[in-house]
Amino acid sequence: MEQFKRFKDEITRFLMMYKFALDSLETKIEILKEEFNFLHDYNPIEHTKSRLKSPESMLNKIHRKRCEVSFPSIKQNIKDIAGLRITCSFVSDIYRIYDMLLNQSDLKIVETKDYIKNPKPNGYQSLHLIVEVPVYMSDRQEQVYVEVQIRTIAMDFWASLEHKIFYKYNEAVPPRLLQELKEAADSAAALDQQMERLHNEVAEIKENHENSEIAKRIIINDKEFQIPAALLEMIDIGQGSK
Ligand code: 0O2
Repeated sequence: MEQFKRFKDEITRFLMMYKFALDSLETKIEILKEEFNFLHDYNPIEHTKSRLKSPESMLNKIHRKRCEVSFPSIKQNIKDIAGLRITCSFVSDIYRIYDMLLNQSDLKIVETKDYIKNPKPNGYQSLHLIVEVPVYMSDRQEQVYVEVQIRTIAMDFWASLEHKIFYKYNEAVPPRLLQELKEAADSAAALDQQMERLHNEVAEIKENHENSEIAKRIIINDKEFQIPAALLEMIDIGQGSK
């Protein structure tokens, strides 16, 4: 009984380490999101979702990979025990988040799989990273792997439904259905492109408007003055720049 309790504690501590890694990464993402929001005036992240792999599915994977069944071996060989999915608004936001993560000096990106530039044959798209996160505990520091999947809402929509339709479907999928699935992924990608283009066009219009508003202000002696509309109308700016 004592031995079982010790083992249970060990599994719990092992999984807690991954929970702390996720907590720390989620806090980082939250800070980056707020800063981005402040600088660019919109939120690039729709939502984040984290999950811990169950001990059972960890064990299945370690058997599948024919690795030794021990905590150090599981830690070294299974890099998706902790998973964080970040759903972004636009494709360009995915790479912005990626760059922000690259710039964090305490994080190390040890693996990158770009299924956006190189989609899977079924059409699956996402940016996958394996990130090494430092976790500080009372008696030690550990480097812990977290799998980060970054995708748009459209990519997430497709992947969630594809997972629902084909999860545990062990038969060969008929080619006609594979073709339809790929077409659905292409439609999702086209939607992403269209929304990104709209977003860029509106951002440009907004910027021009803001610039023209700023142009109507002058700063003298650290004091800001709005140029009266009546004066602007005299030189035809008031109407023309609206
Ligand atoms: P879950 O429940 O989401 O965790 P590896 O992880 O190294 O054994 P692989 O294939 O090299 O396997 O990893 P990869 O390509 O980085 O993909 C792993 C995860 O990406 C999967 O986790 C899925 O979450 C997601 N994924 C990859 N391909 C597809 C796909 O075709 N459709 C969908 N819906 N999701 C996909 P798990 O462990 O399979 O499941």
